[in-house]
Amino acid sequence: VSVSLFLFFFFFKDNHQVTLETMSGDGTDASKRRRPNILITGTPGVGKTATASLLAERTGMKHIHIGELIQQHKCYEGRDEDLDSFILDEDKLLDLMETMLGEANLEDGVGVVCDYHACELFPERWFDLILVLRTKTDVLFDRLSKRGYSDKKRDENMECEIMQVILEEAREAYDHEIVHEVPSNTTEDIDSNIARVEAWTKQWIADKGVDDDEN
Ligand code: DAT
Repeated sequence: VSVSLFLFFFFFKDNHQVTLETMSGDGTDASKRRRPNILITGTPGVGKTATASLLAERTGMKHIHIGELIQQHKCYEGRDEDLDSFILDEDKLLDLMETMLGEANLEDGVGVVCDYHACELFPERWFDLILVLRTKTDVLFDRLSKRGYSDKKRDENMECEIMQVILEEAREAYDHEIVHEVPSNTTEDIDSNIARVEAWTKQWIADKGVDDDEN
């Protein structure tokens, strides 16, 4: 691994480091959830938003597109020109999300599906399943080119996908049992990933012994 790649990793990961205090009695207490929360993560372009929005449409889960939430609420502290991306205000984002998750889980009785290109910044207790989408290099190249990314940004993201940075991040941050790596190359993959999540959700509800009437 070249030095420049190492530096890229370091920056990428360091950018998302956060120390979280353990909060108790809040609306994100996992034992109080009657429906599971899911995080869909992966490199930009792998299909997180496409999958999460369809999953929400089919199941009635609440979808939080975290990238949009960051823009809407200005959860950033400036811009990193080198990386061509915003510097995240993690505290502001996490506070906001905690309120939204609490409301969805406890007041509306629904599970939440979040999508974001990083995962280690979120408290473990928020999510019951982490879905890491994976896309083949040539397919991702086309998607990122279509998105109008600069060559540099596209290549960095491709490298990130090839080196499975987000998958490793997920495995480090969460219990291995809840981290699932799934392909996202075709629309059939999206359908089968959603079917898999639906089956998993049914099992989660059955295991928890909470009633199944609402979903
Ligand atoms: P992400 O949210 O991971 O950045 P996206 O959901 O915005 O990605 O998808 C990027 C583009 O690729 C979008 O035009 C939809 C398409 N796409 C994503 N996943 C796909 C898949 N599994 N099959 C076909 N097209 C897909």
